[in-house]
Amino acid sequence: MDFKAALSEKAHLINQALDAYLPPELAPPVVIHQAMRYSVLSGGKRLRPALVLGAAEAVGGRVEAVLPAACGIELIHCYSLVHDDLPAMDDDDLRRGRPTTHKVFGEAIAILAGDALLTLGFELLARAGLETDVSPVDALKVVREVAVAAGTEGMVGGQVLDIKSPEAGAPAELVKEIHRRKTAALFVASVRTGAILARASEEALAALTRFGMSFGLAFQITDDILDVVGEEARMGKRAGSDARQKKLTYPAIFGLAAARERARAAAMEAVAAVEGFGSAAAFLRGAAEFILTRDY
Ligand code: GRG
Repeated sequence: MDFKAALSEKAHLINQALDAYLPPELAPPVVIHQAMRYSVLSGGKRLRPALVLGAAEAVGGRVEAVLPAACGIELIHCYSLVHDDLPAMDDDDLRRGRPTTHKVFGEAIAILAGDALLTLGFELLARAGLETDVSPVDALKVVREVAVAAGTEGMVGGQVLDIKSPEAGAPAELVKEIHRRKTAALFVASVRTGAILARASEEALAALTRFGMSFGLAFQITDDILDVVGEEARMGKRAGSDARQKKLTYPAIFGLAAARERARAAAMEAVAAVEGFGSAAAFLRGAAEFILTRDY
């Protein structure tokens, strides 16, 4: 399968739905709605919602039934990016090639825009059980799973561990735990959301959970590798190795070659996890293989 073309087709569908679900730009108070739309409709690969759709397809579900929930998860992801970029966190000026939300709208509005995206995300997950043919009980299960993945067990907890861990001398297990919570938890929740809403069997759900975890770990390791390689390309080898030393990542702890090997192994574990679904899981398999050639 041409994964990039398939992802771009899914992203197109997701972008149209996000545009419709986000409050109109001119609805008062205008500034918060502008900031929310700026933060979401700004590019982005849309990997998490695409995996929601891909997991539903893998178990024979309909894309339309899971689209609101897929958009809800993307909004929660966008909230985490807006808050992660704030001066109190990573203090980043650029995101998706454009000035970060707080650079354009100021810190107070960026915090509120993140809060509003998080709450709208959960509203969409709830709507999945009210406005589509998915069972309200399944929608409730998904709301709970995504809440756990976004909270202290998942993203928020991972971010805290990341901020509070020593920069040097951290054990490899801690790095894996941070990746598991900060990044993999939302990928696991994404595939489980698609599958639960499409009434997957317990066996299918277990396989997709393994896929999400391995995919998430491979994705984060690759993201850290791209950071180091990008830094080296911009500033030279020395800067790359400085950047590597400052972060609690696989390349920092094991070096680039071992990190690449670990990413490859995790991506292959993801591919193996969905082998039993055959051609229905072509998109998920393509996503895992894409990580290994990813350059953005
Ligand atoms: C709760 C504030 C808060 C943070 C939680 C998720 C997170 C921790 C911070 C976001 C920044 C970050 C480095 C996350 C790790 C996962 C990751 C690599 C996110 C970027 O995801 P992509 O590449 O982004 O899918 P696009 O722009 O394509 O959506």
